[in-house]
Amino acid sequence: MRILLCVLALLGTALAHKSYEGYQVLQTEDLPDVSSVRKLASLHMMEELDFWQTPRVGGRATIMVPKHLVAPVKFTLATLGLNPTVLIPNVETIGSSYEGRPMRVLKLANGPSAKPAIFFDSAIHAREWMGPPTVMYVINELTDNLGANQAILDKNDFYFLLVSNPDGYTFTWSDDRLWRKTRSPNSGSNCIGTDPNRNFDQNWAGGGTGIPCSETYAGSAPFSEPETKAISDFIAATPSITFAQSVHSYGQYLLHPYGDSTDLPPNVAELTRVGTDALDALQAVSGTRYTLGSVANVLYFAYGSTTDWSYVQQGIDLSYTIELPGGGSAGFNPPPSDIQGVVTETWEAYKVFFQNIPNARR
Ligand code: 0X9
Ligand code: ZN
Repeated sequence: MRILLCVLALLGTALAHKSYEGYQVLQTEDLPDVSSVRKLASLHMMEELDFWQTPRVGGRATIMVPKHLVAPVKFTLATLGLNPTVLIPNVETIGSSYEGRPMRVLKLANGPSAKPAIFFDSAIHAREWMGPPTVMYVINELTDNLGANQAILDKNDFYFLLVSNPDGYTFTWSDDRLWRKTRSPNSGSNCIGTDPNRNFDQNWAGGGTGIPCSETYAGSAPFSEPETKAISDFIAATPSITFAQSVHSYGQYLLHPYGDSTDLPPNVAELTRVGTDALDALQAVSGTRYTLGSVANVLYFAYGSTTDWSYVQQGIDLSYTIELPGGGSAGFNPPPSDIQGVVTETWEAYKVFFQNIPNARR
């Protein structure tokens, strides 16, 4: 009996995910001198505080604080004259995957009042590994390198969902490097998974659902997958999001709606102008060329995608899918030495996007 209880306890520990509900990440101003660094010493020694950036002269302290300590830590930092701001208002998640993994959106914002916001998602297709480092680089620029990018965060809020398909992504590490879909079972079939980028409720299954064994199976119903349901609920509940960037690989395409028709969207001139400016900045780094256009015109028909849903159903006029580099003999699995070049050139495109964020949805 005791052994059974131990096993159950261990299982419970393994299955339970730590909740970060109400946790905040606070950031000080640049610490001007040794005495301002010393002022933080007592906080630094508190076990419950997680210093993401260690205090040093000329740098900022970035501290993750559990809910019950947010008010006293803010008070202490203010009393010490270190002017804290809230970098991440709530560290917790937007939902769970089919297998119960948490889906965490990271919010970066300078101040509590909502500004026009940018939403990034990556790895909705599990094997497209270039996406998360590309988005992580943006996060890094807006946190560790905030000094150089303060104006961007002063103007806009940011939401990042790095791993949009956590079950599939985990499976690409453990079992099958080239897995694409979710990991939910399909009744009447031995084949697992739905293509989450065919599962959104915009002309869902417009070309037919496909068969469950297909890599582009649209699922049993719109938003049948908990992952797409969580993402769409989050975007719908966050009307400040006016720009959406869905990060995929590979192909070197910058794609805008529509995927379900060769008709062009009403603001195609704006989508083309902003996209062209962004790609010019990217190409200037080391000559990488992208093709810009609507999905159905430059690629193929794709029904029920994130980007079409954001554009049509949510009125997010600047909704793009980017297909990062890879390809050739590298396929979906370019060498790690390629990552730095891709993330830095893509950041140049993103800075252009950030200068063109709409104030409101359509
Ligand atoms: O087919 C897809 O889902 C995307 N290509 S991928 O090779 N990453 O699978 C392109 C989808 C683009 N669709 C829209 N942006 N509407
Ligand atoms: Zn993809």
